[in-house]
Amino acid sequence: MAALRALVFDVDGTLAETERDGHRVAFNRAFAALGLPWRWDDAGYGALLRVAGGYERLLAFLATQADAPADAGERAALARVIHQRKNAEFAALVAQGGIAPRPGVRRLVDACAGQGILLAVATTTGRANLDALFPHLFGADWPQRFAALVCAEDAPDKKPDPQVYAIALQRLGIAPGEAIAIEDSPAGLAAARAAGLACLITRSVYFAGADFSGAAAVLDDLDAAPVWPCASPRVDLQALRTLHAARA
Ligand code: XBP
Ligand code: MG
Repeated sequence: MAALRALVFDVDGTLAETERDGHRVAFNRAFAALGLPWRWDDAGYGALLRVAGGYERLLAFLATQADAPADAGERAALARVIHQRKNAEFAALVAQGGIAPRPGVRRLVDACAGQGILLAVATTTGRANLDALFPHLFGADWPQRFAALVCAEDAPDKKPDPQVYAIALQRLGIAPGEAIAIEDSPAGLAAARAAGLACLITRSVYFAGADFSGAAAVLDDLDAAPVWPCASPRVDLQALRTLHAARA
């Protein structure tokens, strides 16, 4: 039986509520700064999240708007401008302290240090957003903590496509059965499963009621009591090793 060698984390919704408190707010600030009429409210953004990738989400949205350019090329150019501005607004929000890690995230990442468990990221978001967010979540030494970072630039085929997970495994030099993915969305779960990883779901606000069939376990967050038999009161390495062994 393969031992657990790595945890592969999704970012948005999993490490922090970046969608509700970060990207959505940043999209609205970008619309306003660029003099554009659209605003994405809290509830409506949940439906927009069915499209993975902020740029792709914008494109899909603009195609439904009567007051957006009729020409597809013009819409794509506009989406690029909005998306770039959104990422700058996201970085500003993070710098203002607007995004906190979800419960248990920092604890689990800290616990992996020196335990022989590799940490990786498999995300649909761009690298610039990681560079903005991770120092706030994990401190200035965060690049030393992660053995592989796979972002939108590396994996253009976005979740639910398994590409981002396949690349993460390749960079870690491990087999799918040696890792657990930690995700918050149905698309993330599908991507991880299609790449052959067991997947633990921590529910985020926008996917609280989603169907997570196929997940190894579904919890509210990493500080919640595991639902699989183990002695740990929360998701720690011992609990994850037990979950992993039960899946193997
Ligand atoms: C995250 C996304 C991203 C973010 C915004 O999905 O879909 O698009 O919403 O980031 P996941 P960008 O958590 O499944 O990886 O604007 O950089 O795309
Ligand atoms: Mg996510």
